[in-house]
Amino acid sequence: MHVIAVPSVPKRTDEFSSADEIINSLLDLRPEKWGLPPFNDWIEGTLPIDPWFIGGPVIKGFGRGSKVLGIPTANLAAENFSDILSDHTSGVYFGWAGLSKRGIYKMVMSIGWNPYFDNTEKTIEPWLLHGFDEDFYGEELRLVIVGYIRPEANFPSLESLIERIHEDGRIAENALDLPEYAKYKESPYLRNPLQEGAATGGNEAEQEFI
Ligand code: ADP
Ligand code: RBF
Ligand code: MG
Repeated sequence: MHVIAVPSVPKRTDEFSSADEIINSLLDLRPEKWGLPPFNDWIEGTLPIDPWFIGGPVIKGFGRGSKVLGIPTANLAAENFSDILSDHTSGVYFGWAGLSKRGIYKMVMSIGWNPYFDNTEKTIEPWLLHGFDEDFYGEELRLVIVGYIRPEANFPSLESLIERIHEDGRIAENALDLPEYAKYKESPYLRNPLQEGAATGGNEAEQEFI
């Protein structure tokens, strides 16, 4: 028998050293690694998920995305979504992003503790796959998250982290053209800002769309 551990507390993997493999969540289980038939729901490097809806004003992060990585991320306030986030594992996800004054864009994001930087707080870091001429701090950003790519990871160098994030971007860019993901671009939630500063998320928007 092989043992795969899924620790429920982050950053405590050292307590599971006798397992054959430690994974972050069941999303990362790969039966084929253990001589079993693979799951067949992955498409083009992505796993479709029940979509979730979060939004709010773009806040200031650590100022690191653009400066250190050359990859700006329009952060949302994680504390506003603690319920939603506790239902979803940290990792790299993708979907559609609506900016009330600008439009709807493809988006890839990380949620978690950014192991390379060893953050103590969980952050939501959406990278919009579009070139903007200016910042949009404070603007209402709406996200529909439709698929999963991989767990957050540590990297031996900044270059390898940057290269991996660009690959995530390419995977999201291509996957979002598949009908299964493309249909969510029409979600009213992306176009329908509530009053300023209101944190939103979850079921109402979902029902509105489905
Ligand atoms: P911070 O740490 O404050 O989030 P970043 O270096 O990550 O700073 O830059 C993020 C800001 O850059 C966003 O809040 C947004 O205003 C702006 N921005 C410009 N282009 C993009 C983009 N393509 N995706 C996300 N944010 C962008
Ligand atoms: N940080 C990590 O430490 N590990 C990761 O695996 C990781 N993956 C990311 C994937 C995407 C698509 C994006 C946009 C960011 C990712 N980052 C990751 C987060 C990055 O560290 C973060 O955006 C910067 O620290 C900015 O605060
Ligand atoms: Mg950022």
